[in-house]
Amino acid sequence: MNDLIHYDIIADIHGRYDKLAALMARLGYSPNGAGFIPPAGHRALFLGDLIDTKPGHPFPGGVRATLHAVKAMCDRGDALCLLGNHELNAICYHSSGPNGKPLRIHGSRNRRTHQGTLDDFPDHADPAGEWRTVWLPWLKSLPLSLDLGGFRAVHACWHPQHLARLAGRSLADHDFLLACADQASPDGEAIEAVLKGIEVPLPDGHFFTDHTGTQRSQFRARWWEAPGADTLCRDLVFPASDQIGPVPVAPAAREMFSPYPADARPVFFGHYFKPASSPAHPERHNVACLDHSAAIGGPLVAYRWKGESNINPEHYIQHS
Ligand SMILES: [Mn+2]
Repeated sequence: MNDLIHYDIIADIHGRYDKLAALMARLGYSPNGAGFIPPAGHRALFLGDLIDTKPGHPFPGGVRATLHAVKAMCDRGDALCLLGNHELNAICYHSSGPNGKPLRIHGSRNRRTHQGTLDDFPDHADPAGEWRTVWLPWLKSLPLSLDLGGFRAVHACWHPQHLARLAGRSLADHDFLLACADQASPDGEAIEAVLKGIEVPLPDGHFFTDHTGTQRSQFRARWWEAPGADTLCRDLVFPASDQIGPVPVAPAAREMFSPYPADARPVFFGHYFKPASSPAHPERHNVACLDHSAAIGGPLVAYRWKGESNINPEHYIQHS
């Protein structure tokens, strides 16, 4: 008898409960008032960044509805959920360090990023309120990566050395949380790489402007590649961008990479805001980013994994 569970893998929702409900219907899940019941033999896997609608793309109530649905499914054993960088940021935003100050500064930029979640939980400062008694503890309990045997999943970057450092640790351990909030610490560096990926510095004097209008000197990279002496920054930027020129990759930057072996089981991740028009297709036969910018106008995409070791483009399903 074949009792292999089929996984429906879903990346960054960012509070778009409307798209989640539409996608779950397409996948054959039935709403039951607290999340969705999967078809027999299926389980959902959420890749993190459930929260924080994007500035300029509000969806009131969506973060709350998404959290309620996903947690209910996890509690029933119908889903698994990973931590994303927005969840880590939220935990730090609402936690204090030994000096009494928030682990994530409450400046205008950080507040703006988190505003959609704050608006859905007006009680977020109340120690006895739902946000602090239910949601922060649940977010802290989420795993940082999963190896399910037939495939692997992480929010942004499967990096064995960094994952080994984080193995068995939990953000519910306050000392570990304090270490993770310090990006200069080894734990902070490791969780940053796993939840935000590898960022490659451009040569001195080179910059580009990201989708928020911020000028940057580092770009998000195709971390699964093995850059060589003649690899150019243009060939490593992910998603592809004509703002990054044919300039060489610094030797020190090449050492940040942990190339994903061609014969390894598939790895799924989100995080990267692929353009909404991206084809429903993996990056490589065993590497797939499933974030097609549902937060800002793109489709919410699921990959339905049925045991295959080569990712099959026919197994992509979009919310509409
Ligand atoms: Mn992310």
